[in-house]
Amino acid sequence: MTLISRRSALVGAGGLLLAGCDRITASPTVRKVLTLGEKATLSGQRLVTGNALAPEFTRADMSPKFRVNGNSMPGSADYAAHMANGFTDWKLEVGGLVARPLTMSLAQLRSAPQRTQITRHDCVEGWSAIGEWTGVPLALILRHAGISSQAQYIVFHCADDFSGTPYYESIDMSEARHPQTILAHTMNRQPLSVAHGAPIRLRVERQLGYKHAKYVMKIEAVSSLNGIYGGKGGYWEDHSGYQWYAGI
Ligand SMILES: Nc1nc2c(c(=O)[nH]1)N[C@H]1C(S)=C(S)[C@@H](COP(=O)(O)O)O[C@H]1N2
Ligand SMILES: [Mo]
Repeated sequence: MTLISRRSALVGAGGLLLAGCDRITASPTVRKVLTLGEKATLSGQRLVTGNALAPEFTRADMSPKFRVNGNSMPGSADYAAHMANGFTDWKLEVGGLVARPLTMSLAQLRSAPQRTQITRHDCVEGWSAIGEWTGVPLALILRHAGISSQAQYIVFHCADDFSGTPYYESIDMSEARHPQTILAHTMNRQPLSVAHGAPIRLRVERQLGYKHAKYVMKIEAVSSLNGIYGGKGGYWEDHSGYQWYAGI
């Protein structure tokens, strides 16, 4: 069974479960949401999974080879300069709807509280790989910056592009606060390689591969995705009709 068909089977199960639950479907607001295709997927999966963790694995399960997909090296002169000095002068920017916009160096990110997780990465193109990731929980960074209650989404701005159009991604606050949502600087106990997204990449373990933004330069808290690049919340969402909520 391909990933896609397995995924729609899961979504189907969620929908059935909702349809069978009178108290939930009796609510007019929920019924309205359920008529909106993609949002039905989101609310269905959230009701089924709640704040559940994505499965975690052991070192014995790890894939001997983890494929590289999409861009494998940003083309900008700025990125090349950071790469040349091992990202020592590089800083992550945190801005938008936060009380204290800030920057964090790689050293600061490495000395913050960390989480390590061994998870399976599922690419929409039909391959998967199990790897070990270490990084800072996004929730900690957002709290540190004083995230506003107006914030609805976190946007990840990346260093790379496809024919001049920047790669970016976004998640909602529930996903942003999830314990497995981390900004990873270490993969399989080695500093994250350029091909896999150095200096840091997002891990958002309950969603498909394209949500896991590599080469994250800036994170921005926003109240709406309107007016951000193409407005659909991600490079592939804007250009190929991929779903914004890519729950596995
Ligand atoms: N910045 C950026 N992030 C990206 C991509 C990309 O091209 N650029 N490709 C996405 C896709 S489709 C997948 S499957 C994963 C691949 O990550 P990997 O190269 O570490 O396997 O990164 C995702 N994040
Ligand atoms: Mo992917």
